[in-house]
Amino acid sequence: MTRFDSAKEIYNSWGVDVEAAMEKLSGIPVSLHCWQGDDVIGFDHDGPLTGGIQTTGNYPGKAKTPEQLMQDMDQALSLMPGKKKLNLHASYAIFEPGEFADRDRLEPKHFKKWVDFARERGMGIDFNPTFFSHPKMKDGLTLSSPDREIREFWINHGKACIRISQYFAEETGVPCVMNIWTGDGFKDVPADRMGPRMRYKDSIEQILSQPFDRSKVKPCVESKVFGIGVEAFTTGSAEFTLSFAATHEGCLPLMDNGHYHPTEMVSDKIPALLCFFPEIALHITRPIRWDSDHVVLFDDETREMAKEIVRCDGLERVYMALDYFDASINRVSAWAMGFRSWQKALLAALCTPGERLKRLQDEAGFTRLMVEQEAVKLLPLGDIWEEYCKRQGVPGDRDFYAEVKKYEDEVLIKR
Ligand code: RNT
Ligand code: ZN
Repeated sequence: MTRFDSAKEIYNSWGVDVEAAMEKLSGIPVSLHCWQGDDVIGFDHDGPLTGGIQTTGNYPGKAKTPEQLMQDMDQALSLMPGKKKLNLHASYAIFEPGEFADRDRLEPKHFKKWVDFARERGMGIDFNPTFFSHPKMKDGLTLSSPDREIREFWINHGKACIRISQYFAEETGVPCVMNIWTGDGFKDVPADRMGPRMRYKDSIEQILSQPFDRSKVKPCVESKVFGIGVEAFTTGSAEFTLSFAATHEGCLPLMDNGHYHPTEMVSDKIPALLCFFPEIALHITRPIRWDSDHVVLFDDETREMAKEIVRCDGLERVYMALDYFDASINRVSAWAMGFRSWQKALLAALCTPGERLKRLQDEAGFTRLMVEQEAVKLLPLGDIWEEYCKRQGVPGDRDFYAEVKKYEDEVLIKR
């Protein structure tokens, strides 16, 4: 008997069908962020990363051209089991030599190469207008700026991105989740908190007035608690974005699990929002002490978020996207490790005897619930995971590093 067969039997005795779990997992798309490959820089500017976010580290081999980024992404994809979707930022527009279009003038053609890339790999595309790393961020503000011209520029950017999102959906046949996040805020105690928020509300409403097909484009608003250099006030706070999504038909709330106070848990917020919203979106990251965007690992909160999505029967209602950026280690490894960790968390959730545990809770069998929840933690998930990787044609955990190292020696180090 193989380890997998034995593990399958053990799960079976708990009422868990691991074959069904692997089958289900292999069809659920998870969005892979292009920005782990080049430290959130993109191809439309030479300046630094701004907007209250930061990458740290200077590991060699960073992708500097679209070709390199795509090559690295391909390498990362070859190390990930499961179904992938591509997550792009507007700053990753690809221009012909000598061509340039500012963010308010972006067109579908500037993303044609990405569409070809995604289609060849059977991936849908998600999209993000880029409201940072640009000279038109005035005094740290974009959509909530008091300067009408500045707001207009960014509103036009948002509208252009809706048109591009619809193009992605039409070209790939997969709906495009378009996420609006700005780093707008103030470093120190503001004199007016509502003014910027009213302007932000109006700006997003204007962006969403661009006609689009609701079944193809899924606009979201992402909240945040603070950013670097904008510690005192964030225009798009949790209450602001959640209320916006709740009151604007077709707009989804997006929760990034790095964007809350450290003792607030997004795992607990997922079922709360699913009581009200038909669909929600997530940015999955790993915050250490702050919104540090470390590589996602198979840790407790990551597992708990996956569990909530699965036990709320939310796999088709929750758009899942990775969002982290570590420049201190091999970026291809970072990309693939984060994706694999989220796959592991989903697999663990799908291999949890959820109904049985729910029943214990409803019957107030809390002693037994504690005992069984602890027992489930040590079921032989590793053997199921290795089998899943094998069936998906990607390396298992023991062979993963050798692949990373080979690509580093042969390609990355030589850049
Ligand atoms: C920043 C937000 C945002 C970005 C990406 C690059 O704190 O999480 O989602 O990480 O848009
Ligand atoms: Zn995010």
